[in-house]
Amino acid sequence: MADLQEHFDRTIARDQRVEPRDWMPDGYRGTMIRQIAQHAHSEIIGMQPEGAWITRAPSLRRKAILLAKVQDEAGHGLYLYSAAETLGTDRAELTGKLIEGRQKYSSIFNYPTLSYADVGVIGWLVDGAAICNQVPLCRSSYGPYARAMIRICKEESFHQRQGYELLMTMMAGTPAQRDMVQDAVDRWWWPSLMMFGPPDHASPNTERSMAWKIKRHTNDELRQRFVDMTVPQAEALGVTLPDPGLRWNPERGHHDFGPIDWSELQRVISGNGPCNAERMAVRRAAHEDGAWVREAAAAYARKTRDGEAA
Ligand code: BYC
Repeated sequence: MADLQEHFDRTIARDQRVEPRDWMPDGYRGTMIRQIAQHAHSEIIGMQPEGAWITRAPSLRRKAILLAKVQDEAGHGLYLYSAAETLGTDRAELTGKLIEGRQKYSSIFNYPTLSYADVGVIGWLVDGAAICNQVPLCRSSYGPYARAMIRICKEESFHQRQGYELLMTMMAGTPAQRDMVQDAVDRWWWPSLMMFGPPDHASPNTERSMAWKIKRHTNDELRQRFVDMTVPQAEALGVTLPDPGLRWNPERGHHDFGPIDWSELQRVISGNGPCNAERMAVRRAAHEDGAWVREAAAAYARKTRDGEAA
């Protein structure tokens, strides 16, 4: 046992990858399952806010782009459920836990999408925040997760660009279109900052996840990186970020920003955000409606196996 622990510790210390067949402490396995499952659920639930606009896209081009993006999110969910399976848990079990409310998904997907500008702002801010958070996860210590993240990040960069391009187009349009963009920015800015999780002093998992090199940066470090990256993009776009406290601090070499309402994050995480009930109801209904597909697939697999055995 001591040998196994020592081997694991050495793997982490040398920045090597932990692979599915390697021994790992129960806490490491549990943390990886928790994070990967939450991430997978977020991708799948994350299809809903934007998916709602597919039938109302303003042109064929915008519809094709949005369809491709939402399909990518489904793909990300599947890579992640597969990564979680290598830890000894399966997708059906994880989906069951989500549906019973025993596992979380990202707070950001509990806000409504009120106009087409929200599609652009989700691409720019939400996918932008996701990239900030996920690029370091490509170096996460668990091999299957880190490898899944490489492909996901490539696709997320396309998502971020499509959002920014949509917003640039709208900002070059009519005053009403510019107002729609500003309104969407006002509504999504603070929830995007909350995506990075609670502040470091209130983040129970960060210290251990950093020691295991699952996380490479703290929540606050990544949040700051996101703010610094986004301010010049907002200027180029011509929108105002809704924070009077936002200003460059030459001493710190970073932007200062105003206080985040952590009670809102708590409320949303604990199921009382604006759309939690709706998101879960849609997810549950999709799961129930898909029961016949799962049964058919299982029957086909059995038949093929029996045929081969005969
Ligand atoms: N929302 O100790 P902490 C996407 C929970 S998908 C909900 O800091 P940790 C996209 C946290 O889980 C975006 N819950 O935790 C998809 C923990 O709860 P438990 C998803 C949150 O894990 C479609 C507790 O609060 N991205 O980008 O060290 C379209 C204490 O937090 C949130 C990922 O999942 C939150 N915002 O750090 C477009 C990335 N924040 O389980 C885009 C991978 C915290 O202890 N995940 N909680 O009860 C991570 O990087 C980390 O898990 C987090 C949290 C930074 C999110």
